[in-house]
Amino acid sequence: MTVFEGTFTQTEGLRFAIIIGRFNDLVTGKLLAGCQDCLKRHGVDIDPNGTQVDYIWVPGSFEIPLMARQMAIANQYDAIICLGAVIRGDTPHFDYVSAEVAKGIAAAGFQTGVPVIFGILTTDTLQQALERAGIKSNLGWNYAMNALEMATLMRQIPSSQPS
Ligand code: INI
Repeated sequence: MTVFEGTFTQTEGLRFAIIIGRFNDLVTGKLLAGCQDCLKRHGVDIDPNGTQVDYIWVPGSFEIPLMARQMAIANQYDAIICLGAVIRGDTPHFDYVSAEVAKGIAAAGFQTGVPVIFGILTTDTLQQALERAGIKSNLGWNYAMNALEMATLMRQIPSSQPS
């Protein structure tokens, strides 16, 4: 029998799309920086004019699932990384946005067969979000690691290579 597992080293030729919500961009910009730092240190060319990473900015987290699905069906990417920050306010808006984003991102991956990384912070306060976007640790780094692991894993699974 075979054990399949992703690696963090064979990154040549991998292609990623990073979708970023502009809403709370103080946070999402930092998540993106952490994500790029991780990819770069694992040998990925993060230059937007290069061949390995495309960047797509959308208005807010609610728009991320639609774009994730569009990028996935383009069949050009080994993994798609979604970065957003949904921060609880005084209204139920948070609950509607966060629930739809989680379901939508899961559906985009499941329906297309392309790994879609859920890099959406859902926090009660801006302080909590910032702590997870660089003040303490930067979860953008972790999301990039998850993408590397899934991208390299999928390349080992028969019939799952992007064209
Ligand atoms: N979008 C976010 O990414 N984070 C939020 O905290 C947020 N809140 O709280 O409203 C938010 N709203 C915008 C939403 O994602 C859509 O862009 C908007 O509703 C238009 O569809």
